[in-house]
Amino acid sequence: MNSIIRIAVQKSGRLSDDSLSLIKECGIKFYNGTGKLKSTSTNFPIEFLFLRDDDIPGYVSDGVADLGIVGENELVEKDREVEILKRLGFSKCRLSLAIPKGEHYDDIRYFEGKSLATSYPKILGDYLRSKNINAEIHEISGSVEIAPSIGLAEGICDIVSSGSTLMMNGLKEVEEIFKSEAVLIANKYLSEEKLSIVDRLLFRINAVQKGKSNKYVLLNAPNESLEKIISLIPGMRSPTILPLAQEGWSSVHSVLSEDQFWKNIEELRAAGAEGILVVPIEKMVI
Ligand code: PRT
Ligand code: ZN
Repeated sequence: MNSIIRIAVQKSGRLSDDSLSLIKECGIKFYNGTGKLKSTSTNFPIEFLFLRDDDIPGYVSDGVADLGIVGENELVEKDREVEILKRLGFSKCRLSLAIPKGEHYDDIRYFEGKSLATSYPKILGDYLRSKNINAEIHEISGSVEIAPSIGLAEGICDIVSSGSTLMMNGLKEVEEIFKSEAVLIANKYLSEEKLSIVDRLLFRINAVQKGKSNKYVLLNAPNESLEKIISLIPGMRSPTILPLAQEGWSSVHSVLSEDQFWKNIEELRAAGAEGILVVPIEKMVI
């Protein structure tokens, strides 16, 4: 049987570019013309549905799509039964409570008996309940940040990224209630055949993500420092050591984690390394 999986991605918005880039970095080719709602890859058994992000959790839990890429905020709010396969590390944001900036704020009890506007009534309701706060929730679908200035609510609960939208609307962030990033979700009841295609896709996503979080490092070092340098950059199995034309020196090639990068570079220099080159890695299969 020629099985194919179907993935739902956002048609146009803050998730679309990164979702499609990830797919392309996985070597999956497809045509994505304007206005197209469906497309099939020419070199991988996958079909794309381009949808509003609000609809993605429902399509995946109903099995109309097998996979989806969506913000965790939208996923938790929609409360549909799906499996999170992978956190994707893009579209990071937080859901926060904000109030007019002139207001005095001590703690969450501020919101007792107050009214709050939001597009996330479930996440907000769960949070307030967990804190034993009774507040009135006004669900609105957009432009939440103007609610206090037009007298619709006393505070808001909305997505914050840089914080500039809140500032421009005379609001201040007082509590962060949820952290979000894009996630790859799957229907819980996929067939064995579909699962094996999903595994192939995950293998590629892992290779792309690993590549992004690591750098290839080349450096020169005097032979007497090699032992110390190898202990600093052990690499995937062990570093490659090649002799330089100059007697007593070697070239060391290895892989370094992005998180450790600056600390390791400083330690390498202190250990005698010089001529350090750092090169991005496109994919990494371990
Ligand atoms: O049309 P469709 O329904 O598909 O898209 P949408 O308009 O509902 O969503 P979209 O494209 O705006 O966002 C999709 C997802 O991106 C969200 O569900 C979040 O998971 C994530 N994301 C990341 C954000 C932001 N950053 C973000 N900054 N979603 C919205 N914002 C908005 C926020 O609502 C507020 O108005 O940006 C403003 C705040 O930004 P700052 O930088 O001023 O703080
Ligand atoms: Zn939406």
